[in-house]
Amino acid sequence: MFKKILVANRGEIAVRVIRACRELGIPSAAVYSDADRAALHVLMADEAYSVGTAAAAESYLNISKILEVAKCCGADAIHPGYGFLSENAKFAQACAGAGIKFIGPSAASMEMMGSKTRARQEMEKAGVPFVPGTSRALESGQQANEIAAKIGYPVMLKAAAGGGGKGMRLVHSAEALQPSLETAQSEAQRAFGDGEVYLEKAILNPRHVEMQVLADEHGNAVYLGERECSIQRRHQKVLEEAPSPLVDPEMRRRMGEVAVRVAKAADYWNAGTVEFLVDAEKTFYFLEMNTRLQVEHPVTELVTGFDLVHLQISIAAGEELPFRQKDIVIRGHAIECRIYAEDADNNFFPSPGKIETLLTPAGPGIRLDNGVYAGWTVPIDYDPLLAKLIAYGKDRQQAISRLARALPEYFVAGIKTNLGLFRRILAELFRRILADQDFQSGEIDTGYLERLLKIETGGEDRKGTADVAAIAAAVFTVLESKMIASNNGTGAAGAGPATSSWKRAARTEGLM
Ligand code: MV4
Repeated sequence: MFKKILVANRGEIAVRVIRACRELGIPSAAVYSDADRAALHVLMADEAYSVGTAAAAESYLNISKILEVAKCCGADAIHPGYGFLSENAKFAQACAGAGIKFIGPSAASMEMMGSKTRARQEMEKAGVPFVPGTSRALESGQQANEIAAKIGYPVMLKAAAGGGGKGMRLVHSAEALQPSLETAQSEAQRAFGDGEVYLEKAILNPRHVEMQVLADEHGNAVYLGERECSIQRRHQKVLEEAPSPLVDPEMRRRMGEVAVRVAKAADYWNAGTVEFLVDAEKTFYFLEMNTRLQVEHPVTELVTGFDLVHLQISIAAGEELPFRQKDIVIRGHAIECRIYAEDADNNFFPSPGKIETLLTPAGPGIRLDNGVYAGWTVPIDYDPLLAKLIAYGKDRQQAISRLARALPEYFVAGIKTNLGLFRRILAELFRRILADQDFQSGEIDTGYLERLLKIETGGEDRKGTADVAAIAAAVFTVLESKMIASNNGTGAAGAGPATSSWKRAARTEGLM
């Protein structure tokens, strides 16, 4: 096992990794920027080292400085967390060169998945279903025209170096293709230093479902079930859950087997996430693979009982996976809320500043992955994620009840957070469940929130109340489909007189 692990990150994820090190009896070393001298991860680690100024490029992204600290303090492994250097193949390579184990996949796997066109080529070879389109750089407007005509509009222009929604452009017609292509190419060049752009058929209002995989360095790979991540805003996830209420065991098995095939095709090891787009017919398509531990990993931990960070560390230490696919059972339900320091009344701008008071929720089924404390000043320089509140229950209803119970226990003063938004969502959700004549049938998908925001605010995406209604409606719609499912055959589940119209609606929407 490792002698010491350097945690090359900050905030709640650094705290999460430090906790795992402590549980495993491995000393941990933190790094910090000038803005983070007094940060929680610095207080919690066994040792902490300054790596530069507040600007991430000078500190948390400073490869040579971080490696120098690792060597000086005697760390033989580095956990990169998420963001920062976590998906940087050059960093993984530099770690290997310095004789320090990178806790993650190989640089080669990261490189393969870093280029979306390269990943599509490899997945095509491996027989993985992916969104129809090209797997090579578009060379001319003429060529783009021919391909788009063949796959049919609307199409999506994507940057090969993009991902997570960056450098994406929806094109509805042949007339719009030429100008969009030019903009997309120059935007990609500016944002990623790589102007390569390719085409995909646009899946309208897709769901975003991702599959957790784990693989060891001896060729064993398993899937740990999916996470539903459709509740998001401007490509920022707001709420995630496991399992997805829309994935049944058979679909989970098929999706999981595809995810394992993706991992094997990439010669992948350690923890990874295979992202899928799911269309209205529940057909799923490979989208991209995230070669890191994800923000939302706790919901998978809660429903599988596995500690993903422990497993990452033991895999990196060369151990074999301690279980097989048949040993993995999904039990219960978990929902995560991301708590951001942001101002809902001011276009969701980050709201840094001093935390004057912090009261945090606890109690049955509540997990809080927190990265801050009262008296500390949240810096402006980084992602404003403060903490993740995760509720677990025997089923989705219990998880929601616990979340609704825990949210009012949470109190943060001094800075603005999105807690009020979550509280109002849950209140609205319960109001709707109790007054079921208000129920509207429909489906959640990744466009749901934006559409509702537009309707309810007349295009003005500003009022917090619209977000509340929209997210509540989206969460509720999934719950509703669950009720239909549990009603099927039993005739119970307290769905009341509206049941038959739900069933009708669900059938027309292809849910049943
Ligand atoms: C798409 C798509 C529709 N068709 N690709 C956005 C995040 C990035 N990972 C991929 N994304 C999308 N790719 C095709 N061919 C719609 C989205 C998309 C989306 C996907 C997942 C979660 C939220 C989303 C919100 C808007 C668009």
